[in-house]
Formats: sequence, structure tokens, C-alpha cells
Amino acid sequence: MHPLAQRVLDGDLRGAARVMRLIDDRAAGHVEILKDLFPHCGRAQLIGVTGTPGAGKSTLCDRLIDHYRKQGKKVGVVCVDPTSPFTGGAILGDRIRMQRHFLDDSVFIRSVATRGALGGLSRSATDVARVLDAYGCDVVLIETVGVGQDELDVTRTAHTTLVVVPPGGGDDVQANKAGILEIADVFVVNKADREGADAQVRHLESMIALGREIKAGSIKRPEGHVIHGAVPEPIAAPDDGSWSPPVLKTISAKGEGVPALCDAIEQHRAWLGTEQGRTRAARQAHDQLLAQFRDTLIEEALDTLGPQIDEAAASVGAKKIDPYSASEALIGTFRKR
Ligand SMILES: Nc1nc2c(ncn2[C@@H]2O[C@H](COP(=O)(O)OP(=O)(O)OP(=O)(O)O)[C@@H](O)[C@H]2O)c(=O)[nH]1
Ligand SMILES: [Mg+2]
Repeated sequence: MHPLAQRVLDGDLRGAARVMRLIDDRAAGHVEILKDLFPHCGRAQLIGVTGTPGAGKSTLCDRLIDHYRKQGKKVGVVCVDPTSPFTGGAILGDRIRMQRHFLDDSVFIRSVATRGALGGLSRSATDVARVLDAYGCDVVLIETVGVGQDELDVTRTAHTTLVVVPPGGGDDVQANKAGILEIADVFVVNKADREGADAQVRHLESMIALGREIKAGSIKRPEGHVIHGAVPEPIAAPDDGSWSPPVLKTISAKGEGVPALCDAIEQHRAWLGTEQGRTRAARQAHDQLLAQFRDTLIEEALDTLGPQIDEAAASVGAKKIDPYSASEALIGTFRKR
């Protein structure tokens, strides 16, 4: 066992902080520590909190920390900042929103900034969440902005993912329909003290219903033809044991709606224990391994091929070779090494 891994397992705060810094820097040896920690992971409940910029995710996290601390639980928070490391804006906001918990030594808040590397952000966040899990946190909140690829990867780590959106407008929601539906276990319409909250709830609910109908293959053309599948009527309720994301309203600024949200998180947690829930966990594990495999493979290939990739790219740019043949040639070289 790596001595730093042992320190994490012993609940040594400074040891854990050091491991997280090594992860952030992708420093040599950090993978060995993660290997040692992995068998001790899986105890913590991982909750992803994502959604529109400024929707109130950090304010909501602050309330969730409160809730779990009142239950005597140890809480970890990973804030993922996809903005430029030079502005650091989002992290500052996250820290301000949760600052009253900074002196509580049962709350561990850690930020992960974009490194610009391939999948670097989501991987660091996942790894940091694992360290917090092994360190003994009962709950780990992972805050990310938006629903880009990084967020998809991060939420694949989470047991339950909350998608937080503000009332009205709905442009972001509109633009990200597919992504949002894929990742949301619970929808949270925050800032319900503002106009348009009920409209947003209705919009999300109809989106969810539509998503179910498409899945069931029961969407009809206007003239009544079934496009695919043979189910003639739209499926109204999830009575097949699958999970349908509830849409809840909160006013995080005042803590309103938060107890009901915590109930929904618990219900989802219970569902994860059902047959369908376990199927989903297996799919997540599969996706995670695939992502890890992809990253490891690409890293090794970049290490091995290095400048040859730049040369090939220049040739493709100059139209001396097509990208398909160039990739095949690179893979050929990589295989032979
Ligand atoms: N009116 C109202 N304002 C809120 C509510 N919750 C949060 N806010 C305010 O919304 C602003 C953004 O809140 P944050 O919690 O920082 O939002 P965020 O989603 O974490 O923001 P980013 O991390 O920058 O994407 C702050 O000024 C909050 O005080 C709410 O329920 N009602
Ligand atoms: Mg925030």
C-alpha cells in the first residue's frame, strides 16, 4: 500500500489533500495511489449537481451540505470549473456560496479546474470524488456547469444526478434537450420565487413524457401512422420499473423545497437497488471503464507517436494525405512499437 493511500484511509486530511493535488497535476504515481484506494471506494453516495450557469447549483449544494450535516454525515464537494484557469470566476462563486461550511472539518470542498487535456477535467473530478469516498465521506456532491461531454462523464460517476435550471426562458434547456434527458435523475427548477417556474416545470414534464414515448416507439405522425415500434398509445406513466425523473421546485436561497428534493434523492437511491437500477449501475461501470481505457490508450499513443502526430496533421492540413489514411498509418506505427 502506498503510504499516501494509507493516510487517506486513516482519514488524514492533509494526506487526502496531497493526493488530490497529485491528481490535479496528473503527477507520476497518482494512479498507483488510486489503485490502492479503489477497493475501499463505493461506500459514499455520489450526487451530481449540474445545469445552467447561474441556476443556483452552489446555493443548492450549500443547502444539501446542511441537510446531510444535520444527519451527522461527512460531506465532500467537488466543484468542477470548466472556465479558463485565468478567470477562475466560477470557482470563486462556488466558494462564496458554500463558505459557511469552510470551518466545519466534516465538510471537504475541493475545486478541479480544466487542464485542457483530453478528458482531463472529468477524469480528475471522478478521481477526486473517489479519494473523498475512500477518505470516509458519506456523501460527495459533484458540481459541474452545463451538459457538455465533460459533464456527461462526470455524471456517469454519480449515483444520482440533479439537473438544475432556472424558471422561464428555457433556451438552454431547449438547446440541450437530449443531453439533459440523458443525464437527469431529478430535475430541479430553482429560483421558484421568480416568475415562470410553473411553466418551466410543465415544459420539463412534457419533455420527459415525450422522451418516454419516443423510447417506447409510440410517437405518431400527424396522420396517425406509427413511425417505429408497434405500441399504438403513448405510454403515460413509468409502470415498467424504470425511473422517470421527477421535476421539483426549490428556492435554494431560502432552503424551500430542499427537504422534498432530498426525499427524491433517497427514492432514486432506493430505485438503484432494484433490478433496473442495478442494470443501470452495470452500464455506468461499463461506460467508466471504456472512458478510462480510451484515455489510457490515447495517452500512450500520444507518448509513443508524439511528433509524428503533428507531422501527420500538417500533411492532412496541406491535403497531402486524407485523415483516414493518416490515422491508419499512425495506428500501424503504434502497433509495431
Ligand atoms: N431569487 C433567487 N436567487 C437565487 C436562488 N438560488 C440562488 N440564487 C442566486 O443566484 C445566483 C447564482 O447562484 P449560484 O449558486 O452561484 O449559481 P451556480 O449555478 O452555482 O452558478 P455557476 O456555478 O456560476 O454556474 C446567486 O446570486 C444566488 O444568490 C433562489 O432560489 N432564488
Ligand atoms: Mg456554482
